[in-house]
Amino acid sequence: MRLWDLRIISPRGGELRPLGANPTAVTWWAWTWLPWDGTAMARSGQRFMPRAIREASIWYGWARAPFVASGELKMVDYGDVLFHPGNLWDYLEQTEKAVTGILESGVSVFACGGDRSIPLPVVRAYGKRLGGKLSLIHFDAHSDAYAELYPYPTGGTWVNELTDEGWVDGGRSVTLGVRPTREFGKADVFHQLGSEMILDHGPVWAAERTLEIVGDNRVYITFDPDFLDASQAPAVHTPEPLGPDMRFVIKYFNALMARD
Ligand SMILES: [Mn+2]
Repeated sequence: MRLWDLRIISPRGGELRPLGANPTAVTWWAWTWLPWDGTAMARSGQRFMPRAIREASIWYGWARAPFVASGELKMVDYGDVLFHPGNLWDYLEQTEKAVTGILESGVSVFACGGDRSIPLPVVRAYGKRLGGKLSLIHFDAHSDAYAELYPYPTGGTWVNELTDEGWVDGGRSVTLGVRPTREFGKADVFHQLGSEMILDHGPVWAAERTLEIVGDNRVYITFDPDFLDASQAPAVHTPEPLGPDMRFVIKYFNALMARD
């Protein structure tokens, strides 16, 4: 497949910008950016994350580190999704529409926020496209199932909305990294592998437990950087102590990928 056969049109009408491609990779990925921070309650600024990640990635590309995504995947930079700044409903609608268009092209979506609400429109599009329930692997210091706290969807409620709407199989989904002393709100919807538990048992154990929980379901992975210890990710909306580090994350994914 050639890049220009994908028929992806940027919402801004621009050209596809290839990030890079590994010829042995099977699936094309669209790196899709969501500059949205309208549901951040305390610290905003997540709308600037897309440009910050692009800038930071220059160093990894230059250094040829083993974490260069475009060296492992067939990818294009799809650009930022365009929506009305500050309009929650337009952001949800335009994002779902953009992701639906990408999926119809046979391309997978790698979505970067943005505040913690971003799984809501993205997984809605995936769920409708696949016509069934997805398992989620959810990295987070929080359950994001605090539906009773807000009268509208936020970064603290999306787990409930996706489950209630039927796009996610909560019984076969997992949240990793919750710090139990800070949890409150209604009962968790997903299986919980809390921070202390996974630190005690290690990343390989956590990966094996994850695979048992999700079974043969299709999986969507979502990563809140506050999963990481506050010393490693201090600039997130809600920094939390007593979390895992990046070494844990890498070892977890190596263990996960070692199993088909
Ligand atoms: Mn969180």
